Amino acid sequence: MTGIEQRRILNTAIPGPRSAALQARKNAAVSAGVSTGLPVYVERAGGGILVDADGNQLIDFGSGIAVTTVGNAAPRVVERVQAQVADFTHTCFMITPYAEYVEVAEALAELTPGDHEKRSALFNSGAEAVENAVKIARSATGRQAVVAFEHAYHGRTNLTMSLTAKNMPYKHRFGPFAGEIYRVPMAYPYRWPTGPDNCAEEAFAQFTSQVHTQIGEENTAAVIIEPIQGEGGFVVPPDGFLTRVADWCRDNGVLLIADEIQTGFCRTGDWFACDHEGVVPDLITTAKGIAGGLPLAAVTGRAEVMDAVHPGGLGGTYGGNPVACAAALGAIETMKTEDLPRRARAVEALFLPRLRDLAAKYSQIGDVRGRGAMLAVELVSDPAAKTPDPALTAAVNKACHAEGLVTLTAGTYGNVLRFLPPLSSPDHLLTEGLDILEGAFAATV
Ligand code: PLZ
Repeated sequence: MTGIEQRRILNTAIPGPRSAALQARKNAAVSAGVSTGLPVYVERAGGGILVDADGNQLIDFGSGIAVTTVGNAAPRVVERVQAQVADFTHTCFMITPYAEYVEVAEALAELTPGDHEKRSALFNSGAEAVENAVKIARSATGRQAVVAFEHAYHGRTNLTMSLTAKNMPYKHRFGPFAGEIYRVPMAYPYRWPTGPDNCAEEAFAQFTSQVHTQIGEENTAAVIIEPIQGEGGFVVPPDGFLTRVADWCRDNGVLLIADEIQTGFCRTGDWFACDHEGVVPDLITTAKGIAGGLPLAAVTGRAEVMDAVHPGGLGGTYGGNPVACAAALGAIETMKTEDLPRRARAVEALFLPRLRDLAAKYSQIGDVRGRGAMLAVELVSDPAAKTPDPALTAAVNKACHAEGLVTLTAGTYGNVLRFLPPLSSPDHLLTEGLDILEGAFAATV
C-alpha cells in the first residue's frame, strides 16, 4: 500500500472538477462504447481507499470488479513487479520460457480444488481463459456442444459473449454468435417459480432433461458454470445443485468447467467457491484476483484433459507475461500469509447482519445473498411480485457514489447492488461504507 490514510475525504462534489475535465477529454478520445460507472479519475489506491484527481478519498466496495482482492498496490505485488520489470519484461513463453510462469502453474495446481494431477495454461483475460477452456474441452472429448446457464456471464469475445446470457449491453447488435452453445435454467432460489425449497431438484431435472432431449449427452463436451454467478446478480445456487451437476457430468463423460474468474482467489471465503461444497471441476478458469490487478488468467485442469491438446494448440504472445506472473506470485503469497479466505469470512460476518437489518427495514430489498466478500441485495418494487426495480437500484448506487462510496450494480434485470470490497480494507471503512449505504436508502426510497 502506498501509505494512503485509511479515511474517506470529500473535498469536492463527486466527481470533482479535475475528474470532470478528464471525463470531457475521455469523451473526445475514447470510444463511447466504453462507458464509466463512476467517472472519478483515480491517481492512487490502497487498503480500502481510492484517491481521485481532486484529492477525494473514496471507500472502495468494488475492487475494480473483484480484482484487487489483496488490495491495490499490495506491497508484495509491488515488490515482485518492480523487481521483474527491471529484470526483463517479455520473451514470450512459447519461445524462450521463464520460471515465473511455471511457478504460477505450480501454485494453481496446489490451490485449485482436487488433489489429482493438474496442468495449467496462462492467458491475459478472463474471456481468453474461458475461450481456451472450451477449446480444450472440445479437443479432449471430441464433442462440440457446450451448456451454459441463464444469467451467466463469461466474457465479451465472440465465443464468450455467446456463452453470456444477457443481451444488453453485452450482445446487442454484436451477432452472429458462436454455434453449439445451449442454455439451461439456473438454480436461482429467490426467483425459482415453485419456491427456493424446490429449486435445486427442479433446476437439476430441467438441466438433465434439456441436455438429453435437445443436445444428447454424447454430443456434449462441457457444462460451464459460475459457482456463484457474478454479473448475472450474485446468484448463489442452493446447496447440492453444483454437486449434482458435477456428478451428472462425471457419469456422462461431460467436462465440468467452473468459471471462478469472479469467485476465485479467496473472494467467497474459500480459496475457490467450489470448495464450499467440495465440488471438483475438470477445468477451472481464473483471472481477476489472481494477480492483484495485473492482467493474467488461467485454465487449470486434469492433466489428461489439458494434455489432450496437440503441442502448439494453446498459446498467445503475452499469455503468462512475466510481470503479470510476478504479480500473481506476490498476490498468492499475500493471500496465504494473511489468510485471506478467513478475512473474506470476517467481511461476510460484518456485512450480512447489516444487510439483513436493512432488508427488514426496506421491503424493496427482496433478497440478501452472497458469500465471503461477494455480497448483494436484490431490489424490487413489489416484494410479492418480485418486480425488479432497476431505477431504485441505480438511484441508491448514485447516492452512494455522491457520498464517496464506490458501489457496483449487477443482475440480468439491473436490480442488484453488489459489494466486493478489497480484503485489505480495514473494518472501520467497511462499517462506514455500510452507514453510507443505509443513508442512501433513507434518502432514496
Ligand atoms: N467470467 C465469471 O466475472 C468478468 C466483466 C465486466 P475478463 N466480469 C467482469 C464487463 O462488463 O466487461 C468475467 C467474469 C466471469 C469471465 C469474465 C471475463 O473476464 O477478464 O473481463 O475478460
